[in-house]
Amino acid sequence: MEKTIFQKIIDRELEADIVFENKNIIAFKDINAIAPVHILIVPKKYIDSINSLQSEDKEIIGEMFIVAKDLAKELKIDESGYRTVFNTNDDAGQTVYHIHLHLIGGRKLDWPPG
Ligand code: DGP
Repeated sequence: MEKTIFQKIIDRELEADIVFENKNIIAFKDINAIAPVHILIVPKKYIDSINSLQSEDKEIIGEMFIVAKDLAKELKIDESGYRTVFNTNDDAGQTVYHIHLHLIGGRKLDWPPG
């Protein structure tokens, strides 16, 4: 199977502006940032979309949110506010089929999304 862009970033075959990494997770700046803070939090385990989640993935999903809130604090958007989003499949605009949590903030965000 062809590696996803995110797998190539995990394997250091593609450059990215990495802001956090541990044995389970990598987080880097989104190349098409839509806000002053736009980070992608990616599990090193390959899961193509939220539709493929198994009960054994409970911990990794929880850890992704812990990383998100820690980065929000570090980047000083915890008080002003931020959004955490998983896009799933076409209608939601998923373009990379390796799950990732968007952490978006640093400006007022519209709701509902378009
Ligand atoms: P989604 O639409 O939810 O699948 O989000 C995929 C995001 O990935 C999108 O906001 C742009 C970002 N992205 C795509 N290719 C690259 C890349 O090569 N490097 C980085 N840093 N981000 C990328």
